[in-house]
Amino acid sequence: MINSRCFLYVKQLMNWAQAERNCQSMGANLASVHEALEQDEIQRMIEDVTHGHPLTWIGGSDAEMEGTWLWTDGTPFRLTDWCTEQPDNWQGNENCLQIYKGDNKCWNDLRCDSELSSVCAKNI
Ligand SMILES: [Ca+2]
Ligand SMILES: [Ca+2]
Repeated sequence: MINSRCFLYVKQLMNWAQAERNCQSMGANLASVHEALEQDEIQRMIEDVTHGHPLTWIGGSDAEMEGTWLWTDGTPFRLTDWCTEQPDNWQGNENCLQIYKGDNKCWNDLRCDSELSSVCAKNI
């Protein structure tokens, strides 16, 4: 529980759309992140479970309009933690938000068909 939302780390590897559908099947969405504190807590949860820093999907996407990032739960996209030179929309085909890039554990846009673990969030 963080700020009245329940978060769940999903270890199974899925592409971004499958991961969002999986969250929806539990009445949730892929996680949105609004504060540095939430980001810290989510990372702590993942690190407790995995003892690592696996590339992981959260709910940001710019698939609808390039460069306009939205959360799947409809909340405003304010906080960002992009890595240097990200999002770069590499090869014109990166529209989904992945956390834990590199040593800085920052955000990257990645091809949505990549298969990663994910974090769901649900309002309680
Ligand atoms: Ca993009
Ligand atoms: Ca990228």
